Amino acid sequence: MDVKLIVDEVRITPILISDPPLLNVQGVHQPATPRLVVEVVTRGGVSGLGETYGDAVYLDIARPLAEALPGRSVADVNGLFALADTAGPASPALPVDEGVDAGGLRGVRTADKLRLSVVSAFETACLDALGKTLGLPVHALLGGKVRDAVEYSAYLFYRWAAHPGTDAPTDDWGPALDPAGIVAQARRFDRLYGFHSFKLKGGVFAPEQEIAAVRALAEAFPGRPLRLDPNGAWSVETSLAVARELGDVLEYLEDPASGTGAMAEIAARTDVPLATNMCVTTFEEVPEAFAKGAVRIVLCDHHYWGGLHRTRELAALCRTYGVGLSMHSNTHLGISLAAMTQVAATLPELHHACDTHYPWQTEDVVTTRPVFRDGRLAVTDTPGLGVDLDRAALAALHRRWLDDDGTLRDRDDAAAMRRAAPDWTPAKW
Ligand code: GKR
Ligand code: MG
Repeated sequence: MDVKLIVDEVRITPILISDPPLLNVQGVHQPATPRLVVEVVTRGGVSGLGETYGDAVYLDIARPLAEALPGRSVADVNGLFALADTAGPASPALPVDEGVDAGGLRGVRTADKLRLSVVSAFETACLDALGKTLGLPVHALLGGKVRDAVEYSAYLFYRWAAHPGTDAPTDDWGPALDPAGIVAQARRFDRLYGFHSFKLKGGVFAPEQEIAAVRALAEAFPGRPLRLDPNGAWSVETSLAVARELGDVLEYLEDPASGTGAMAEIAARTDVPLATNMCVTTFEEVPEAFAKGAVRIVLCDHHYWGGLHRTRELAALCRTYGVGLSMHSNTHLGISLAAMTQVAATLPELHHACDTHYPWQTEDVVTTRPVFRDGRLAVTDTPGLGVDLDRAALAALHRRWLDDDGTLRDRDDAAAMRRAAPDWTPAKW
């Protein structure tokens, strides 16, 4: 083994990053969201970066894995899965099959999926370090890029101007609570970043209001790809009614209803393509969903699919079964955006613009914020991921995590909503 590639030290840093009051079916984003930054340092003195969810359940898996990694090679990324299994969580026991992930809105939550979400950050960090050592970009380690720029979609949210009842800093986007507000938000995204596609996070208001917002978008931006994603908030009949109303303007309808069975029923009765990041989120969920024709597009996400290599495995499966591919996003920083861009650059079958929450984030731990031009990010050929860590920023965001009384360390959109509206319950239509 090349001694330069041996892991000498692993640093894991939980942080809290500011987040605006974005609304979804589960409630509202908290004033800050937990993320975890993973840094792998080799004996060659090279440091690699990864990023993932930072809630306590992920930290419990990350800590023993970080302790077990030194002495192994950053080239052995396949070995990370077995290592995570044997290193195991120190405590407490992982929640197994405890239902739908409340905070992340990304389908069923299993111990395996939590573990994969942690491994992905270690895989990314190892690939970053390996690439820097070899003088190769991460995309080259994945087989090479097939495009020089990756297209992203504007991610529109109903939102409040500020977090109620807190002195949390606010941005200058203002509220968006009706069709006019959503169109104004889309215009600003278009002006600032040139995004061509627009996705509206739905499941917030009654379907008629969200239909009106998408109609207003279609009028303001004729011919542009539009998506609506209520995170499974609708019944089969409601989903079909929305599909009838918006079929002529939607690129796809994302997770209108919850579960493979409901999605398959909708798919059988509409021509509007259905997409998901909720009913197909693990390899185990693929056979049934594909056999039933429940979805025409799967949104990959290297975090919970287990890393960049596994994302390519998912892409191969989708290609084999004639299912399209798009990319999901949750609140994230520049390290994850770099990883998303590097893997997206290698996927020939990625025919839909990727989601990203990134433009909503006002803070970062990378020294240079990436710039979207014409809705795209250029794919860097700089060795590794092509991002550098801003240690002062990391320390400040870690300090916020240390100072938090526990309220924000686990993402809980419903709890955040109930601080504003104590009787609030998630709506179903
Ligand atoms: O951040 O509110 C949100 C989103 O709803 C996110 O949690 C989802 O996972 O963006 C995601 C989606 O496409 O479902
Ligand atoms: Mg979604």
